[in-house]
Amino acid sequence: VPVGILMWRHPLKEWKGKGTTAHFYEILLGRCYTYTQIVRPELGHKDCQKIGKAFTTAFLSKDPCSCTEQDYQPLLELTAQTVPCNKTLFWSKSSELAHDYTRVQGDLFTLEDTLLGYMADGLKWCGDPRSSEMNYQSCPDRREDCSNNSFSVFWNAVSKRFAEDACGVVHVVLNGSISNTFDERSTFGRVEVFNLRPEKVHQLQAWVMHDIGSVHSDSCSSSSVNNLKRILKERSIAFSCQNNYGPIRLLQCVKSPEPSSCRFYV
Ligand code: C8R
Repeated sequence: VPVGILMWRHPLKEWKGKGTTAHFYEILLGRCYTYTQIVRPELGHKDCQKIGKAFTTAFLSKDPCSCTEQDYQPLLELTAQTVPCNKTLFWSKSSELAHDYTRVQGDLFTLEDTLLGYMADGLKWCGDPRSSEMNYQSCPDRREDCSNNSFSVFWNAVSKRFAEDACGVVHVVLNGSISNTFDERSTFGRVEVFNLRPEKVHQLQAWVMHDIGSVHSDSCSSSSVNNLKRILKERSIAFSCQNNYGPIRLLQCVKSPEPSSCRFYV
C-alpha cells in the first residue's frame, strides 16, 4: 500500500462556530484537581482521570450534531454533588454578577460553583464521527448548525440535574437591564424552572438587578417576570421578587467607577 494512503486523514467537517478550546483536556483535568483539592476539598475523593475520560468519551468519535443527554450520563454519575438546601443560585443573562456574588457569599452555589460546572465553564468542545480526535478547527453553532450540539446538550443536561437537586428556598439573579428579563428560551426559563421539584422547592426568590446607570427596562412588575410568576404558580412553587437586592447592588457599586447611583452606600 502506498505510504500516502496510510497517511491520509479525513478532513474534519467544517462548522460555523469556533472549534474546541485549545488544550481542552488539560484544562478540564487541571480544573478538576483544582476544584477537588483546593476550592472544595470537603467534597471528598473524586477520580479526576476517570471524570476526564468520561467527559471526552461522551462526545469523541460522534456526530457533534446528534448529541443526546444520555451521552453525558456516565459523566453526571461520576460528578454527583450535594448542594445544601436554600443554597442554590440560578442566573440568566447575569453570569458575571451572579458569580461575583457567590464569590463573596461562599455558601451559595451557582452551577459553576459545583465540580462539573466549574470544569466546563467557558470551554467549547466537539468531536467528529470520522476521527477519534477533538475538532479544534470548528464546532457547530447553536443557531446556524444545530441545537443538539455537544456543549448545548451538555448544559441542558447539567442544568437539568442542578435544578432537580435543588431544595428549600432557591434564588435567581435576573438582568433587569434587558427587555426579556425572564426569557422562556434561556436555559433558566426552558430547563431549570421546569425541573424544580415542587415537593422539595418551597419558593423561588428572584433578584432583578439593573446595571448601574442604565435606564430601567424591566422590574419585578414587568410582564416577563409576571410570566415566570405564572409558570411557578401552575407548578405550585411560591414566588417572590425583589428589585436591586441590596447585597448584590453593593457589589455592582464597588465595581462601578461612576458612583452617582450608589450614593446611598458611600
Ligand atoms: N447554565 C447554563 N448555561 C451555561 C452555564 C450554566 O451554568 N455556564 C455556562 N458557561 N453556560 P445565558 P441561561 C453557557 O443565556 O441560558 C445554567 C452556555 O453556553 O446568560 O438562562 C445555570 O445554572 C449557555 O448557552 O443564561 C444558570 O442558572 C450560556 O452560557 C442557567 O443555566 C447561557 O447563558 C443560565 O442559563
